[in-house]
Parts: sequence; structure tokens; C-alpha cells
Amino acid sequence: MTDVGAAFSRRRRPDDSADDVRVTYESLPHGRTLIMGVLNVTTDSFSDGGRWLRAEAAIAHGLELAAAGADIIDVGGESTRPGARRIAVAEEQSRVVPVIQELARRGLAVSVDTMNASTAEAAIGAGAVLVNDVSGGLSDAQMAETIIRLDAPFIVSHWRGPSDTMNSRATYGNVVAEAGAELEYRVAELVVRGMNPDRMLVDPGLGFSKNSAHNWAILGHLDRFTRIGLPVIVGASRKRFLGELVAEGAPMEDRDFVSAVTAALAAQHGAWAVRVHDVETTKAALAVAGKWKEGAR
Ligand code: PMM
Repeated sequence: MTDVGAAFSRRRRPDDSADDVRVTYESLPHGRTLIMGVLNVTTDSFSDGGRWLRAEAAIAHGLELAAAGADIIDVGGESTRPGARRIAVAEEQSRVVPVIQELARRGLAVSVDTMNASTAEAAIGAGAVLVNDVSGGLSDAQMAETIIRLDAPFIVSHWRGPSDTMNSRATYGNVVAEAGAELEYRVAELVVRGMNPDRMLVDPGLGFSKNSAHNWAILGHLDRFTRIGLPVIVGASRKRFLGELVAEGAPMEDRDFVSAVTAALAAQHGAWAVRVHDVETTKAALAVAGKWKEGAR
């Protein structure tokens, strides 16, 4: 059996067939920071664009992420990098649904990274356990209603506008206070509309209408976001502000070490999960954070 195959059999009872495995948001591990592995099924995502476009290759990469220790596989079909153009919803769904279906069938916890309500619904139907909307439901007017109707777990990110204009919206007097208040307000708005707070998570949206200084201020004050009282996701991996800490023009993979250190520090400051590309290095970094916490008891 391959390493990947062995990793999956460990997740099942011996007499289970793959189709009997049911993971849910609530069945995810507790007591440690989780790893959300990034699986971009896109042609132009800034860090790994194009490599996993074919479903088969994407599924294989998802299995590798899980074998390396990812607790959740975050499948996205549309790039959100600065300046990215939107793609048709049908195209997005043709990229992500077969991949989600297969990974979920194999017993993996899958989230869908989408700003489209119909893609979120198709993904939940295909077995995804979590909807990750970088716009916090602001991009598609149908998203909130869809999530409420499906009672789907939902990541609400801080967002000020679409990728083609987000850099011009990166203006703050105090980014921590303003992004924190805007995110808290968005959560309250969704709860008032009927969203289940037990199935909501928040994300400060690093890089979304935020420059490097904004991102560092948010990381340095992560308690403003944990204070909202919902699980916090931190997505720093390979982002430009971390690229500034490695050699100019270095390949994306050279950002993985600083990404892992950032993940460990985010864990230390209460992150529920970190969204990363390099799961193996992150897992080692989180093990240090875990041992440190144990030592502090
Ligand atoms: N960043 C990206 C995409 N999806 N989702 C969440 N919850 N948080 C993030 O910070 C986030 C995200 C952009 O990065 P990518 O192109 O490497 O996926």
C-alpha cells in the first residue's frame, strides 16, 4: 500500500467501505490547531496556478496533502489573487465538484473556497463539510440564504471588495480596530439573518484589501479576532508579505519555511486552523507550538 493509501485506511474502521465514511465539521479534531491544505484547481492562482487543473492531478494532490497531515482540504476553482478576473460559475463548478466528490468519498474533510452560492451548494451536495467564502458572503447576494438553508458551516472572511479593486481599498486609520469591527459586524448581520453561530468561523482575510503592514498588524493583534468568539482561520501561506522576507524573485516554495513559522505563531495566538500550501513543514512547526503549549501547563 502506498503512503497515501495507508493514511486513508487509518481514518476508517476496517470494515468500512470508502462510501460509508462520513466526516462532518463537528467531527474534526479538537484541542490543536488544524491544518487546511490548499488545493487550487485554477490556471492562474498566484502560487501554484495551473499545476492541478486536471481533476485527476488535483485529486492526487489532495490525497498527498491529507497524507502529509492536512485535516481539511480546501478546494478552490477561482483565483482570488490581486487583479484576478472572475470565471464563469459553470467553469468553477466543473473544476471543483468532481474533485470534492472523490476526496469526500475517500473520507476526507473538504472545504470549498468559493464566492458563489450555487458552487457552495453543489460542493455541499458533493460532500464538502465547510464553505470558505473569502468575501464573507458579500460577493453573491444568494450566499447567506443558501448557507442558512443548508445549515452549512461557513467561514466569514474580512473583505472590502473584489480582487480587481481590493488593493485600492486598503486604507485604514487603524487596521486592527477597523477590520475587527467590520468582521464582527458582518458576523452579527449574518446571525440576525438566521445563520447558525455554532457553524460560523472567521478569518481576518490577510492580503485582501491589506498591505504588508496591515497584515503584520493583524497577526500581531490576533486576539482582536479570537475575541469575536468564533474559530479563527489564518491564511498567510506564501502571500506577498511573507515573500518580502525571502530572496527577491525566489520560487514560491522558498516562502514555505516563513509560512510555517507564521503558522506556528498563529497557533500560539489561538488560531483554530491555518490555511497552507506546504502541509509537511507546517505540521512540524505546529508540533513545536503544541509541545510549547503542553510545557506551559
Ligand atoms: N487566501 C486565499 C484564498 N482563500 N481563504 C481563507 N479562508 N483565507 C485566506 O487567507 C485565503 C483563502 C488566497 O491565496 P491562494 O491563492 O494561495 O489560495
